[in-house]
Amino acid sequence: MESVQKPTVIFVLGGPGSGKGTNCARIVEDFGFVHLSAGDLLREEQASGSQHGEMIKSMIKEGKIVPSEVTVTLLENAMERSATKKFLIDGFPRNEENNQSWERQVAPKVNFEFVLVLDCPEQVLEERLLKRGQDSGRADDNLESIRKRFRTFQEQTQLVLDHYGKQGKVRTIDSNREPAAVYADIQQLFGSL
Ligand code: UP5
Ligand code: MG
Repeated sequence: MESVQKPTVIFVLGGPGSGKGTNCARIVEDFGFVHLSAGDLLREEQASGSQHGEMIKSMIKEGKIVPSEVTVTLLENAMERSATKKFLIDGFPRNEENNQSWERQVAPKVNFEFVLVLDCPEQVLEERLLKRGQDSGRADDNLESIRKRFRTFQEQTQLVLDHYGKQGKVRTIDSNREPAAVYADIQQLFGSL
């Protein structure tokens, strides 16, 4: 019987504005991964006039986490549609509920490598996001939403990082540096995959 390779998955996590999207774009170019940003998928779903649109819109503005039944479905559909089966999953899983759904529904079908964590102090993140907010058009790039996003990260996402940390599956990179220095470390990490 022909053996079929399971898709490869790497999670990319870190506080709001830590550089997940920026670095994923470069990993795509250099290492042939497909970038799936859960936040981008949710924003597209909201913009498409979906039945969940209003809920997604308010959760994003409030920095809250959309229920996994919506997010996991979007991720699974995107994974199925993709011809390339090496995925960077950016910004997910963000809480234990997300992670439990993932572990139940998707994890058995994939080959999970590790969680890339981009680590950066909140004060630096706040400056980056306020700057980006001048022209990003993102409804959550304002001080009030940014602070709510920080809080959700500390209270919920950190637990997911602890969970994977205990399994020796976290690779942390200091992202409070010049973009080139941050990416050089990431390149080294992916080069040894
Ligand atoms: N920048 C990047 N790297 C830099 C560096 N080294 N030095 C200086 N500047 C740097 O970068 C942010 C900004 O910083 C950019 O201007 C960049 O040029 C600069 P970016 O790469 O965009 O960072 P990223 O970590 O991707 O920031 P993002 O704002 O996208 O992170 P969030 O985690 O807040 O946003 P996301 O889109 O993942 O989620 C948004 C919301 O969607 C969540 O708050 C939540 O409400 C919802 N959501 C869910 O509910 N469930 C999910 O599974 C996912 C999202
Ligand atoms: Mg992003």
